[in-house]
Amino acid sequence: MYYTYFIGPAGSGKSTLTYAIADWLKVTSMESEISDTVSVACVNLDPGVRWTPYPPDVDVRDFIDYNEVMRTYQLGPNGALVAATDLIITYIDEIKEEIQDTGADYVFIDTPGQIELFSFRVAGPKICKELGGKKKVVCFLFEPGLVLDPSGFISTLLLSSAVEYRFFLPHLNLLSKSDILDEEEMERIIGWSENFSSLNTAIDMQVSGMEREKSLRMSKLFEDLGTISSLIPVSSKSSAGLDGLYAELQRIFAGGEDFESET
Ligand SMILES: Nc1nc2c(ncn2[C@@H]2O[C@H](COP(=O)(O)OP(=O)(O)OP(=O)(O)O)[C@@H](O)[C@H]2O)c(=O)[nH]1
Ligand SMILES: [Mg+2]
Repeated sequence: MYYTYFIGPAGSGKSTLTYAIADWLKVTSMESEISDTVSVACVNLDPGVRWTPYPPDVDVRDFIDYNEVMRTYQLGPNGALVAATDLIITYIDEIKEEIQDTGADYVFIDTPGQIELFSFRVAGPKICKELGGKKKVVCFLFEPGLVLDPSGFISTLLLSSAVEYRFFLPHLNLLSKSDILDEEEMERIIGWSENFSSLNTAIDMQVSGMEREKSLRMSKLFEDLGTISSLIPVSSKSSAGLDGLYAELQRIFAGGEDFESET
């Protein structure tokens, strides 16, 4: 079983992409005459979500009732979300069993809206480790509205690098909702992700003073770390780029490095 985790800022398109890639893969594999039909499963790990665009094959809400958590521990909405996400670990064996019972080849995992709940508390990496999976990938979503200017791009890259550092798994950076960008904007953002000198040129042109100095230093830091990789544009709305995303997943699952042991 190959596990793909979708992680990103609130509203960046995680849930919609979970549905879109699962549906695309189902349809593509059915239409393809050369490959065997692959089976897919969608997992919802967001205890606070009211509605998901996909029918979850495994749903954390079957184990954790967010409103009940709020009442029992007398918490506000945010505190209850923190507690509810931390509680996932209590049910990890049951959730893992349900995932394994699906027998799916590809498991797409939708994570909680607030990125810090899953990525920066103890629970997220622990959940990810305990759920196992033959191979795993983290897909980090860059929201177009946040990365149109160099400083927004660098801040999102910092967030993505922090997530990569937390999970230490193969990591893909996606440019979500690519349908809302025009061609020039898309080329510009992807250009920054592919070539630091174009990012530095944009910093030089658009930023001044201390902000410019810091931005250039951060850009150099990413270059030294080698963390940046070309952004993969995807649209859940038009399905553009889903084939490219699948190709990258396959590269990692079928041919890439074996980062995790079989579970
Ligand atoms: N135009 C466009 N809109 C999108 C796309 N993907 C998602 N959206 C919209 O973006 C909004 C947020 O999408 P979600 O999939 O709920 O995002 P999320 O990251 O799961 O959100 P939270 O779980 O609340 O953090 C919704 O209104 C979606 O319809 C896309 O590819 N194109
Ligand atoms: Mg969501």
